[in-house]
Amino acid sequence: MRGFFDPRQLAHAPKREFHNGGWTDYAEVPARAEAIVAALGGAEAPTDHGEAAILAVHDAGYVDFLKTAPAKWAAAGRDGDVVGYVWPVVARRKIDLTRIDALAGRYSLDAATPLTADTWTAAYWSAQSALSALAAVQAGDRAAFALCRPPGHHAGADYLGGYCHLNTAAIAAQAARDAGATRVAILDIDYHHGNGTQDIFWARGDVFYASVHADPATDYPFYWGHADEIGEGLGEGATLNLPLPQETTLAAFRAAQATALDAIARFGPDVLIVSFGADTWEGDPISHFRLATADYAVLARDIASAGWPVLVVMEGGYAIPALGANLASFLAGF
Ligand code: Q9C
Ligand code: ZN
Repeated sequence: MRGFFDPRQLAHAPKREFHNGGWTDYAEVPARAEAIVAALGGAEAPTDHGEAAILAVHDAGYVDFLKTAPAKWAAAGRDGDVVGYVWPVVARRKIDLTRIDALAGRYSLDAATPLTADTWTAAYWSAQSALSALAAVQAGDRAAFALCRPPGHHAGADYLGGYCHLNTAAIAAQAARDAGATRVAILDIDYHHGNGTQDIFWARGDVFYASVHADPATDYPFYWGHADEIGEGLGEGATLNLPLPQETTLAAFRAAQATALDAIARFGPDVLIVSFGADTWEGDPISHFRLATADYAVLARDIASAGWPVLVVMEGGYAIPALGANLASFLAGF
């Protein structure tokens, strides 16, 4: 299977994130991608498909923020990475925001995703890796892999969060639609709910979003991913959330994924995009499921047996010594 990655994706390296009332080391480190490239025995450089496919999903003001916020932060006399501290929870007014702190709150979901001067470039090439893997599938490959790092599924049209800036699965889904696919399905099997992907396609019936994830009653992102969220308007019924309790093992995860695959089969996609996170692994440092390395091949075989062309995009997974083997197990299942 072809795999895509650009070394410029390594440049984004925030030092810390805010968690449980204090600063901790940033979990989404460049070494994650290096471990995966090593396990794959290398990756192809993506083709530059340009910014239009990004702007087909993301708000222009948000993209400008990603590009310019680090310089504004420095101009305000700050050291370190851009991070918000005040959010427009109650009064989200349509006023022109100029202060860097107002912008950082307006365009973010949490304080766990600082921006550096290199973030835009890394996120841009992460999106290009997804678009290049999509091109491989469009050219006839049964499956292709995009080593998207930074990841994407927590990023909405106009906000970053959860270590994500550009929603690579959504960008690829929209690009597939724009290239003529009638229906696109996204299966999200990262440990966390993909709130950004859900938000982007919430009111649309042409892109189906199904997610198996840790119950947001106990886990990030808390405000999304509950079973009663099914989409709205034209999108009603095109969102499916299957939350599971902490400590979940293969049998229950596989059954939930089968429920998602059945729903996707009824939808009838031209192409399936899998948001894959290895943070469901039993030893993940920030997550609480109990999947074993060999389980990923089982899950992948279940997905592959449906027969749709599949684009796999990388999301989370933070146990660096196991990351390569977990990803290799999953891809081998195809
Ligand atoms: N230090 C993805 O897996 N909070 N994002 C974790 C632990 C944020 C995870 C706190 C989790 C985001 C793509
Ligand atoms: Zn995750």
